[in-house]
Amino acid sequence: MTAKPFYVTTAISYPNGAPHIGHAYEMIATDAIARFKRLEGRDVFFLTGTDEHGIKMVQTAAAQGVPVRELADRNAGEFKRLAEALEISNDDFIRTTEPRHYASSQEIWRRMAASNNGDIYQSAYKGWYSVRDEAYFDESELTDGPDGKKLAPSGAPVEWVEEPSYFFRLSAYQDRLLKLYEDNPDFIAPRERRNEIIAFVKGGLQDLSISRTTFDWGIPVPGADGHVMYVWIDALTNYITGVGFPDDKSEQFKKYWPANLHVIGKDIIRFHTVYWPAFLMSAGIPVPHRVFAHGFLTVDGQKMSKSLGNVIDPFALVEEFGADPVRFFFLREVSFGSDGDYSRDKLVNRNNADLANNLGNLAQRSLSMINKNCDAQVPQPGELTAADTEVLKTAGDAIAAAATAMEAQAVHEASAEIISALSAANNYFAAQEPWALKKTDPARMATVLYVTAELVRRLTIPMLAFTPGSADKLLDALAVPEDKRFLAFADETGALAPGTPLPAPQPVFARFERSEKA
Ligand code: ME8
Repeated sequence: MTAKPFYVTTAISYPNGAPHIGHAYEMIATDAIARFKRLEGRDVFFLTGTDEHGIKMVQTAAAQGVPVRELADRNAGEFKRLAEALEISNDDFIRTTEPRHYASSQEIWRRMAASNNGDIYQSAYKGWYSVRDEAYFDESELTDGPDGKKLAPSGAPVEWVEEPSYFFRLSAYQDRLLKLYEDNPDFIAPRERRNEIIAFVKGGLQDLSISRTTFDWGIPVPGADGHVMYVWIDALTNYITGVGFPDDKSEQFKKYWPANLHVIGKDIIRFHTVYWPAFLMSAGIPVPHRVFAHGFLTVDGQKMSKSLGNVIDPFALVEEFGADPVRFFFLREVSFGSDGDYSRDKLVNRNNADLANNLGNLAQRSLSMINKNCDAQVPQPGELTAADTEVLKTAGDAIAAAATAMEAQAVHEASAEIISALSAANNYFAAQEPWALKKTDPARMATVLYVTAELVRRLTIPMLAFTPGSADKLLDALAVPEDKRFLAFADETGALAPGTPLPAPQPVFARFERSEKA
């Protein structure tokens, strides 16, 4: 039987600066989703990348006095490096300046231009544009800034633009979009976001300016000298380029498109749930199954900003704590879909409580006892007591609940389920007192140690999605073969074969000190 495909993407980031923890967060959460699907045996394709065109890139490069391509190359390299540092399991990394993406964007443009007697027409744009958001705004959406200058809803300044432009007939898609949301209640998640978008589309849609003529850093519009595509046209198209478009007859495209899930931040939901499906419908390409918008991260309760000097460098975090504690903090601490806050102390607390004390201690204590008292082999269990079967059932139930939570991208709930089962496992270990049984009832000690090793094995398998490097080390310590590191084997009785030699256990999770209070 061939595994069912699962195609998942992150947004592609603007490489106008180095990555920050918001970017890291999106990669980590999407990676946990991708890895969990692989643990379920799905054939996963996971795409991330960089969005390199647009006026923001041009202006940043000019301000730094470097060619824009150099800025793009430098920072795209940083985003790739971040994916590696965080142990992100992406199958490809797309840069929108690659030739494959030019071909793809020009082909979707041609198809949109050819559909419905022309969804693309030439006119002139006159209106407001926010470079920071790379978005057009209607006068009615703007507010007045302190200096009388107009501001976009994000707080970014806007500028007045007048230029010849091609337009996309978005206004013609209102009914089709509303039908899409109606027929596919899971298309937009979380629910509140869906309601916002439905209200927005019901309010009426204006045609969208989709080419620019005042700069040339973009993909040329086919057959229209002097026009480059509006950056969001080419940005969204990355999702189909990544699986082989324009070759839509290719095995890769047929297998993975439409995408199962686009993971994005809440600020760009309109682009993904209104523009993107409309472009695809116009080009006659199926629309993705689901768009999930996560929240925004703040630092110590404050918005991250260069002027506040509280921008957290994700590389520095990985350097100090390692990839897994950083990953785990975000996955467990932030309710996926809501805003979240980073603080060093919260990260340290999470790491110490859940990874070092809960999982780490249980593994280290039980494996050390096995090493010393059971000839460094998986012990031979006797008959299981009610306490043994109950705690094993708790672990099985937690894994099932985690899988259900992951289905809805409730990553924080899934990780919490596993940690709570690990607490139950720790309570079991403490209550059974295998160290006392050593003298009084060694056979029972062997059973308790076997059950505990089983609990560590079972609960570490789902942890492969959250803390992959450490979970692999724990499974190595239990001599679990690579091809048995899937959820299907988590509940299998007898997966740990008594008599299997085990290596001397090494602690996998470190404890960290909280910062000094002033
Ligand atoms: O929006 N917390 O790129 P980008 C959480 N190129 N997530 C955050 C965040 C924060 N503080 N700041 C940004 C773009 N993000 C476009 C996307 S997709 C076809 C094109 C998220 O570099 C943001 O919501 O500004 C987005 O999902 C991603 O990081 C890239 O943001």
